[in-house]
Amino acid sequence: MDAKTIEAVAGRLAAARRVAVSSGAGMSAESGVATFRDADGLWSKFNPAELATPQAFRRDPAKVWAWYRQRRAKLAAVEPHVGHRLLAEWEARVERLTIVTQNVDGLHHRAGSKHVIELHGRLDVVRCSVCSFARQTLDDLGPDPLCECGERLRPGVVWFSESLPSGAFEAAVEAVRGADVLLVIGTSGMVQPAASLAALAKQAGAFLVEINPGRTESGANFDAILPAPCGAALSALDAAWSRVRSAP
Ligand code: BV8
Ligand code: ZN
Repeated sequence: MDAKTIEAVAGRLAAARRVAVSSGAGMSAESGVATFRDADGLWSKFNPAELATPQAFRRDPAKVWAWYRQRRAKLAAVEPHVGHRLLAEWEARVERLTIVTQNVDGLHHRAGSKHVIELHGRLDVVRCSVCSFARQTLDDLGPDPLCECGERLRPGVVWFSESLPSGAFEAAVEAVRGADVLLVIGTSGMVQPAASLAALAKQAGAFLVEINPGRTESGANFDAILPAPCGAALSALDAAWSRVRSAP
């Protein structure tokens, strides 16, 4: 990682009143949660059209549940890593640090972050496909669980062609457009409307930073790129930011 870029980004963070973070699956890769599009990612083994859509669930609920039960079981064994923890610590350093995440693993919350907007729901929530029943649990509910109302339970995530939780995207747009700095961490920038947040932030004058060891599609013109795993990048930023804060 280029030391000059680290210093420049740390300087921007030190001067910022409001910071926003837009995180994707790469944010949780170092916690052992599989990403979607990396070579060994989830989509390399499964076709999203067959598993992460309402049509797929209607067609074969047991097949969709088998995939989610496997992912839910794995989630019980993972922990937030240093990158999640640093983002939680940084909330106390600025007026407001808001995380907008596409991730459904809940790791930002578990690391202690208070201001988290979850655009795509939560893997540890199940809800009824008809009534308003919802429950946070990672219990194994069996191959095709039913609600007390008799209808099917489904994972509490947002599938392709489903709308985001009401108000979530509006809150995310407000957070990134009001930010002095937006850190875009671990997302391939393929899924809308989440992928549009970087350009919206840039338009509103944010200093745009990408933290990602791979190439991405986001197309937003970043002011700084840290081509590294987020644990190392955030740790380097934290050290540089602390130096700026303690400088006379
Ligand atoms: C919507 C939850 C309005 C489920 C997910 C036709 C009809 C209808 C809609 C559409 C359509 N065409 C397009 C759309 C819109 C569609 C879309 O964007 N499709 C794409 C595929 C083209 N979007 C939607 O449908 C959304 N809803 O638009 O509603 C609407 C309604 C009706 C009709 C029209 C519009 C809903 C999208 C939500 C889908 N749900 N997940 C589940 O998890 O099972 S998507 C899933 O993939 C994730 O949530 C995440 O959002 C998404 C993208 O993944 P990333 O997070 O970016 O991860 P990825 O693996 O791709 O990349 C990882 C990155 O990390 C890589 O760049 C890698 O280099 C990097 N990395 C790796 N290691 C590290 C690292 N970075 C840092 N550190 C490391 N160590
Ligand atoms: Zn119900």
